[in-house]
Amino acid sequence: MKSNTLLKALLVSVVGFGLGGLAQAQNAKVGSVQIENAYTRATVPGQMAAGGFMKIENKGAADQLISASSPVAGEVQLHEMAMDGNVMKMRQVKDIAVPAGGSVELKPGGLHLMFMNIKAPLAAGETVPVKLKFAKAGEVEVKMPVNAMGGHGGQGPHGGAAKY
Ligand SMILES: [Cu+2]
Repeated sequence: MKSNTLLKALLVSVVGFGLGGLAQAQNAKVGSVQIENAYTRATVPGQMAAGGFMKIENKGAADQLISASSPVAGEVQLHEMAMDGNVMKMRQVKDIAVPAGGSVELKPGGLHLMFMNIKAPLAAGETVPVKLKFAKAGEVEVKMPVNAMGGHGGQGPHGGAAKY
C-alpha cells in the first residue's frame, strides 16, 4: 500500500516535471482550458504598453480568465475595446468569460491582454512568458512570441509604427 502510493507520487512528479519542461511555444493547456496562437507585438523604446492576443478554448464547464502577469511588465491588465459614442475606447475588465465547451478570442480590436509599464522594449523574435489565471482551471504559463510591428498600424498622423 505504502510503496504503491509513493510510486504514484513519484510518477505524478515526473510527469508534471516533464510537462513543465516542454515549454510549448505559443500553446499551453491547463485542466480543460487550452491556449492557442498566443502572441504579442514588438514595441519601440518609450512605449509603455502592448497588447497580448490568443485563442482560449474550453472543453469543460464555464470558466473565467481572472488575471495575468508577466516579468516583462509592471502589470498585465485584461482589456476590451468598445464603442463609446463614435469613439473606440479600451477599458479594463475584471475577467474574461470562457464559455463552457466554447472559446473566446483575444484579438486586436476586441478583448486583449494589456502589458502595462513594460520594463524594456519587446523585440521581435523574443518570447514573453505570461502567467494566466483562470477561476476554475487554475494557473498556466504561456510563452508568447513577439511578432514584428506593423500589420494593423497605429492611429498617428504617420500611419502608426514606423519601419525601422
Ligand atoms: Cu488595452
